[in-house]
Parts: sequence; C-alpha cells; structure tokens
Amino acid sequence: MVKREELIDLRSDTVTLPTEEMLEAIRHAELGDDVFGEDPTVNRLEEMAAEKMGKEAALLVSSGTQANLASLMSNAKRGDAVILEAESHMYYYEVGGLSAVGGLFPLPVRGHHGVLDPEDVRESIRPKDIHFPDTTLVCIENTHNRAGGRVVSPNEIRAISEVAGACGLKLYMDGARIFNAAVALEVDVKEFTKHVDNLMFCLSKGLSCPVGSIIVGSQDFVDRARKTRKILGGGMRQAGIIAAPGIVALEKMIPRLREDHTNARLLAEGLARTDGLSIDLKAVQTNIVHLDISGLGVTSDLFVSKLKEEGVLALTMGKSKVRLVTHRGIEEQHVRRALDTIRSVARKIERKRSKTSTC
Ligand code: TLP
Repeated sequence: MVKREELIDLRSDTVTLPTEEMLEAIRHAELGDDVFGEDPTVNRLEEMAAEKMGKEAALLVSSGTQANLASLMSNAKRGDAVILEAESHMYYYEVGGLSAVGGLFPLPVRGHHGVLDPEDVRESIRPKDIHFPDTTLVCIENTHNRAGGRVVSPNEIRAISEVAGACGLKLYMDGARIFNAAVALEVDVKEFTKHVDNLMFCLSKGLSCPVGSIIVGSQDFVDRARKTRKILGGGMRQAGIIAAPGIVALEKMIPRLREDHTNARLLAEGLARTDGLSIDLKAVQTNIVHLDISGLGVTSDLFVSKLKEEGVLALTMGKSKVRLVTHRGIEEQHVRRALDTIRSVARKIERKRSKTSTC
C-alpha cells in the first residue's frame, strides 16, 4: 500500500490545501457577524469579487452547489423552466436540487462538447402557452466539467446571450473554473462575464481555498441571492475565516493556473501515446484530462482501483472514461511519475488480455 503522503491525487482540484499565506490570513482576519453584514473581511472579498467580474455586487457562499442553487432560485420563480446543458454539473451532479428544493423544471439541451448551440436554445424555449411553464433562464458552464474542462469562448457566450436576450430570458454561468478559462485564452475574465447576467465561481478548486464560492451579479440579484442563501441555511457568522484566504486567492493565485494547464497537457500527450488508451487532445484546454480506456477491455472502476494500488488517484467518469485533474501540489515530477504508473498499469492489463485471448 502506498503511503498517503506519496499518493499522486489527480481526482480533482478540490483536493488542494490552503497555502501558508492563506493560513496566516485566516489567523489574522478581522471578523464580525456576516448575517448582520458586519464581517469586514467578507465585505472586502465581496467588493473585490464584484469588481474583478465587472458586476455590481457579490455574495460569499459555502459551496459551488449552494451558489448554483441560490442563483437559480434568485433568477427564476418556482414552476419556471430552466434551460441547461444536458451534461452540466447543475443537471448531473447536484442531486436534482433545482427541482427538489428550487421547484424549477429543467429543460436539458445537449451541447457540442459542453457548448450550447444558440439555435438549439432558441428551439427549446417553450412559447407562452397555458400548457407550458414559463421559460425564464438559460444556464451555461465554463469551463465545462464533463466536457473535460472545455472553455466556452466569449464569442460562444455572446451568441447564446443574444438568443436569451431576444427571448427575454436571463443568462447565468456556472463559472466554477472561470479563471481557468480566462487563463487558457489569456483574456481578462470580464470578457466572459460581460455577456452573462450573473454567475458564480469557486474559490475552493484551482485557487486552493479550503471552502467557498462567490455569486456575482446586479445589486438587486445579489440581494435576492442573500435572502435565498439564508433560506438554504447558508447564512454564516464569522465567515471572514473563509473570506480571508479568498482574498489571497484573488490577489495571488490566478496566474499560476497556467502551470496546471501545462501539466495537464504534458499528462495528456504522454498518455495519448499509450496502447489501449485514447485521448482527444483538442479537448484538453485547461486542467482536466479525460482518458478513454475502452481499448483495454476493462471497466474504469477496475482501472481506477489498479491505479490506486500503485499510488495514483483518479475518478471514473462512466464505464470506460477516467478523469485526471492537475492542480497546485502536482508538479512536473508528479506528472512524470503518474505517467509511468498509468502506462505500466495499462501495459499489465494489455498483457493479461493478450495471454487469455491466445489460449
Ligand atoms: N465539481 C466536483 C465534483 O462535484 C464533480 C469536481 O471534482 O469537479 N460546478 C462545477 C462545474 C463543478 O465542477 C463543481 C464541483 C460544482 C459546480 C460544485 O462545487 P462544490 O463541490 O463546491 O459544491
């Protein structure tokens, strides 16, 4: 069994630990009761986030899932229909919260590598009719998790926003990894945010904070989201201990996401040259690598468990797909070691398979 400290954890960028500077910032944070609006550190982080995103206001929440749910509920009323990508995190991984808690009716639309086609959006909007729920919101995800960290470009967002706007719908972005998108295209994050009404982004992923996500939008929208957060039990008291590392993240941690992208590319290119494994290299645009192992003839569960025995942690993404994510703490040397391990596990499976098939 490989020792915990020797494991190479490529399951998610959520496993990142706070930096020393973040821990120091937590230790010295000026605190107050945030439900009374009196935590100066939270207030400062929210102002910084709004400014960075080019919007009026921001709200710190506990998680990306809570940010999405509070945002959906603040953008649409119970019974409304919401258009979202069929593989999106909100539709796929959030326990159906938008219906279970928000009372919203999802209209999933399949995108192309996670990107909605504006014409498909137009067609999926239900006309005003006594039989239909009101369609009031379109949601996009950037970068797109299940599409392997694919960037939705500012032009693609603009085209969707034109259809949404023309039909009187709001546009919301799950921008959990929006800074990865900005770093990948080397543009200011406002190039993405200017086309959406509101969005959320996560502090707790590549930016390395221990907890937290931020909702950003108009003052009026954020006021509603604040109330919705309270309904969801998400009003926090001395939340400055969460906000303090968030400030460090916004000030210092964004440019280094580039290293994660470089490491993901190194990993992807190495794996693409391995028998039995295939990767769509064009799809590797940020810090996520999707590996297709169907050529090995084993399930992804088995493959992932073999990797774990050898000290590499990965996630299954379906029967024959495996996800690897780079992040702070994964250096080039770890990528090279992970490459050797993954290749050797694949080779062993191949060898076993060819032995059994010749008998
Ligand atoms: N994604 C997690 C898992 O839930 C799959 C991960 O490891 O990638 N939006 C997007 C696009 C996300 O990828 C995630 C988390 C969330 C929202 C939810 O964030 P949290 O985990 O903070 O609730």
